[in-house]
Order: sequence, then C-alpha cells, then structure tokens
Amino acid sequence: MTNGRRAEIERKTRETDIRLSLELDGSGEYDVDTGIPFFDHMLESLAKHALFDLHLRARGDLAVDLHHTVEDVGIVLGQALRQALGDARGIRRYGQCLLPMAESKVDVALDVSNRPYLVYRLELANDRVGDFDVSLVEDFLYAFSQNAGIDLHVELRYGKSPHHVVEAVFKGLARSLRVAVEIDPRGTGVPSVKGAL
Ligand SMILES: [Mn+2]
Repeated sequence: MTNGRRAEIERKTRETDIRLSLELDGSGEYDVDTGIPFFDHMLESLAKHALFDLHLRARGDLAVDLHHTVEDVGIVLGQALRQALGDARGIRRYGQCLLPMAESKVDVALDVSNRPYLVYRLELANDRVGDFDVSLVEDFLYAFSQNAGIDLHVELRYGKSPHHVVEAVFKGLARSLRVAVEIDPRGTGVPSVKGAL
C-alpha cells in the first residue's frame, strides 16, 4: 500500500535542531532520540502503535527547560504528517480509541480535517515522570494538532499514575491516527463533500 506517503523535515532555530522522517505506511520501526528519555519512550510508542516509521533526532536547549524541545518536536511531527498526507486522498479521516493502561483510561478522538483544534481534558497534579513535566503533554499535542491540521480531543476518564496516563494518551493518539490516516479500501477520493481537506 506504500504510495510514497512520507516526509522528511529539518528545522533549526536558536533553541532546537530537529531532523525527522516519517513514513505513514510503515511497520512501526523507530529510531528516536530527543535527549529526553521519557519523551523518547512516548514517541516510540506512538510510532509502534500507529505503524508509522519514525526517525527523529532532536537537540534542544534542555538546560533551559524541556519545553522548547517538546513543542518543536510537536511542530515538526505535525508538519511531517501533513506533508506526508498530501491531499489526503483515500484516507478514513476519523479515528478514535478508548485506551486502557493499568488503572488508567484515556479517550482519544480525532478528525484529520485540516481545521486544527485541541480539546484537552486531562487534569493531573503538576507531576513529573522522570524529568518530564506532565503539563508538556498539552504543549506537544497543541503544536502537533495545529501543524498536522487535526481536530484532536483527549479526555482522561480516570487514572492515577502519571506515567500510565501519559502513555495512554500517546497510545490512544497512535491507534486513532493509524485508523484515520489509513487508506480506506472502500474510499473514493478525498473524504469530504467539499472535495478538499
Ligand atoms: Mn511506559
């Protein structure tokens, strides 16, 4: 089914230096290094469960804060997804997943609509997993959804462990994306009555 739905992006600013390649019709192969071990763990899960091939090197000013690196990876990953989709011909467009992880459950729904929006209903104490501040998840998802053109809804149904909750968010996003960007064998053209996404 590979029809060249891939993108490669390099982006360098005073804060971060990022190289990323993304293949939508992949097999979940990844090689990720952002300098933030827990964030790597999340992005690896994303690639694995979306069946994307993802190669990512990010070097950021982590000594200042993790925020620039996390946000900029979200921007570049979103741009790559948008670019790889092209005119979005043949995709399913919608995806959703209710993802359990141990004691936690997270609800993800998305529309690859090219009308970005983020609804983020996840209230956790200002916890950390390793060096990773849980509030960074919203920054990542905002940057990603804006740049990918995705209307993204994430809601925590319940859960306690910040590691499990955040991992459920990334895995739920992965499974939703997998369905939404897959080529629908019954699809005919761009999935919109407007004829464009
Ligand atoms: Mn884990």
